[in-house]
Amino acid sequence: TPVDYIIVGSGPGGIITADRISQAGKSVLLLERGGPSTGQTGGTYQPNWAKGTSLTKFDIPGLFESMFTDANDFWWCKDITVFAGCLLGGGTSVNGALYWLPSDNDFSTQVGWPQQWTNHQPYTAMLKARLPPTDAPSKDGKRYLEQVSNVVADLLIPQGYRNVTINDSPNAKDHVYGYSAYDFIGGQRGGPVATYLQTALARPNFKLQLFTNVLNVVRNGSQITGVTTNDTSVLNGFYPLNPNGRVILSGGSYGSARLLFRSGIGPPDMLSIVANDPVAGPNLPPQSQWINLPVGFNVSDNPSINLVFTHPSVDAYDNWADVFTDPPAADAAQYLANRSGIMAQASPRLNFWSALGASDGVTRWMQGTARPGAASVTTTLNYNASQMFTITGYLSAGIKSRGRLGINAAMNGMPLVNPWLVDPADKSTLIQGLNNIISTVSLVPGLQLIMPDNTMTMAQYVDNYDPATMDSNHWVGSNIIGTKAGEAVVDVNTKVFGTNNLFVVDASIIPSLPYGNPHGTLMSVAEQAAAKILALAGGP
Ligand code: 6FA
Ligand code: ABL
Repeated sequence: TPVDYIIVGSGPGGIITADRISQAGKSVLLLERGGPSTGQTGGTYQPNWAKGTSLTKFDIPGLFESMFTDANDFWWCKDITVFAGCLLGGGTSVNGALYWLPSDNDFSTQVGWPQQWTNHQPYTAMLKARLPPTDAPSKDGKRYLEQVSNVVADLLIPQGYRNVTINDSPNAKDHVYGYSAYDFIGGQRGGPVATYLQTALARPNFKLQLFTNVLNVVRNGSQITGVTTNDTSVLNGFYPLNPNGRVILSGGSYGSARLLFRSGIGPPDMLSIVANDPVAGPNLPPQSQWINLPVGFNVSDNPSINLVFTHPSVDAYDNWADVFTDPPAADAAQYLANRSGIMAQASPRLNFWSALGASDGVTRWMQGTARPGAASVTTTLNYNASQMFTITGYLSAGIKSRGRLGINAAMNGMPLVNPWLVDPADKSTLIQGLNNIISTVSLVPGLQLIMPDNTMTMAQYVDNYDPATMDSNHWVGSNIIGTKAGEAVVDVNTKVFGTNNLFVVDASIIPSLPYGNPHGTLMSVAEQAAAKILALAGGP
């Protein structure tokens, strides 16, 4: 049966939009290519130590680092060459869940938002009311494995940093540090799946359908009539819209770009790849109806560099190696008993920001995330692995570098031009920021920097850094919002230029990286986008 709105993809963008639009009484079909995630949604992938409960890997925050080390990693999209979650909740079911309320600057015209978007506060307030952040996720209110917080605070205080509750003052992003904040709820993964999705599911006019991969939108010129899916139980896999209905793409920065290509929207080189594909080609509209928009350009992601240290006070928690298979028995028991302890939090323990002057006169910001353990260590120094911890330095707001994403001949999503440190002032500023971080190591007794080791300068370390590990998984900009068709992909109402009824609401429309890990900003974007779409005339 036809619906008012088809929303493609159940990441944070799709879920929040679906909830708000169904709340307004419209019929909404949310299509997700992947399967369930948390126990509440019917997920069943759980560690043996949680057998007999409904807790899955996706519920238990302390299992976060095991997302990257599990041989059975079915949650990653296998047709995208960078990390992307292909399951209910998208990235928010597998990510570190660091959650920052956006600052005013994150929505300023200076960073590329149209004037109509700068008043984000009402939407951010709606988000905060539905999904409040917490920097004490353990249900007993205590903090665990906090040695890293203390050591890194000792490192930063001599540099003039002050301690704040980060989400109490989102605009303060210079020389501040605070406890890591999350969208965990009651010691479990919360996010949009546990909140917005649940209110949507309670409405008769909302339907969620899993394991349904949308291949393309079906359009006649500028009018979209529905979507083609892999669902063989309906004719041609076709899901129709009501006469004034709308499609909203929320497939993520790679997923939505590919959907546009497969629908005849994007640069000609990408559309030619689709045209040559034996399966996707025949679904393309005729070339006379192709819409040339800069889909995949203007992409950015934070370049991130790991610094690894040791300190005698630090417990590296066995580098999280056995949390899924065989965690410390007392920690598992504590978590199962009352959702408390080390298992109630993902790996980060402290976050910090500072503003950095740059050679081109444009300020950039640096974010740091500190956690016990390390993803990898290369060093000539002897070190005690049970005492190691990582500070990841991310170049954040103010980045000038841009790259491009697209598809290859197999139609896998991938970066075509890497977005990291293309701009020379981005690079020199990042190096400066990293050097600042380590400038006070000698003031903290027992603290040792083991990577980079003493055989190289920070500049050499950054120069030789493997670009694949500079990826922060914070892709934005591939369907950039703006006021002009040639320069942007979606207009101020998030409607794809050249179409009557096709929209994009996900990380891809964000013009520039926010100060922090982006999903908090994105969820405010989704609140605002849903309001603008509902207010736009001509809809169902
Ligand atoms: N962001 C934060 O703010 N804090 C973090 O700690 C954080 N950590 C990570 C992280 O550890 C990893 C490994 C990754 C990959 C990302 C992290 N991020 C973090 C970034 C954050 O998760 C993303 O910015 C955010 O999830 C983006 O939300 P979107 O709504 O834009 O897109 P998603 O990729 O989340 O969801 C897209 C959904 O659409 C998926 O469920 C996918 O299966 C579905 N989909 C895609 N194409 C489809 C199609 N053709 N048909 C049907 N469904 C489709
Ligand atoms: C994020 O926002 C990043 O996207 C993730 O990369 C990051 O997690 C989380 N937040 C938490 O800070 C890191 C893990 O801690 C590493 O162990 C892992 O190697 C890396 O992601 C992979 O990108």
